[in-house]
Amino acid sequence: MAIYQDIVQAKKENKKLLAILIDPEKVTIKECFDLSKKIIKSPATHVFVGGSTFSGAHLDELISIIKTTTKLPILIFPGHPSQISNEADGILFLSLLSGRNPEYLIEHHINSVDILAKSNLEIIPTGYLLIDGGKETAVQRVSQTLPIEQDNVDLAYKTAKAGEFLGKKLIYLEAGSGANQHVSLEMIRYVAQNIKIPLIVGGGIRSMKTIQEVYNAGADLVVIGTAFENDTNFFNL
Ligand code: 1GP
Repeated sequence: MAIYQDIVQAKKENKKLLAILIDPEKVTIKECFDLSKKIIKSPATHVFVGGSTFSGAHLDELISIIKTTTKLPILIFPGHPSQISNEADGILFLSLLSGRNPEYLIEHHINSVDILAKSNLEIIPTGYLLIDGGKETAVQRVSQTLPIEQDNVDLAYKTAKAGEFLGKKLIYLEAGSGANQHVSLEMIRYVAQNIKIPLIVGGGIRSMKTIQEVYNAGADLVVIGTAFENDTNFFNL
């Protein structure tokens, strides 16, 4: 459990982590090479690869390009077994705890077993909570589930805590890629204060100032996708 242990250790030392998300659906192989070169110049500590709707066709190739360019741990977070790649270092094995769709709570997981049992991927059980980001996101559309309302802090907390009690190793508060509104600082603060496992926050975070606010509220790892896609100098500003 090297990747997970490092995340836990960073939390203990209050070292904040940053993942850059690459969505295989939006990035060609050629673009991926250029993007990887930019990632090594950024403060990223992890690379996440995932998207809600892609078919997984060029995923292995894309990840091997990232691997040749950067030494950062590469984690996939697939929404479907076809989006698993053995080229990655680990997998956030997500249960969409905010939703009530059995496919995303257990069925895709069962269908992933044959692939995962033969792989060397570090499997990190992760409770995934979709929070209302102000517009319908791909996760919502694909999973056919409703997000938790931003003002329902208590439900987000209880869902995250239930995930912890179920043995999840991480909690991921997700407003959805390109969200109008990131997860509220109040919700991050309340969830972070009341769980013991590391907290990931992503979706709609578009400035260095917001990253800092999200860290200050208690996130251990922040995920940045769209902002870096749109401007690879984002972290140099
Ligand atoms: C998606 O949280 C990530 O899982 C990234 O979202 O593209 O809005 O940064 P953005």
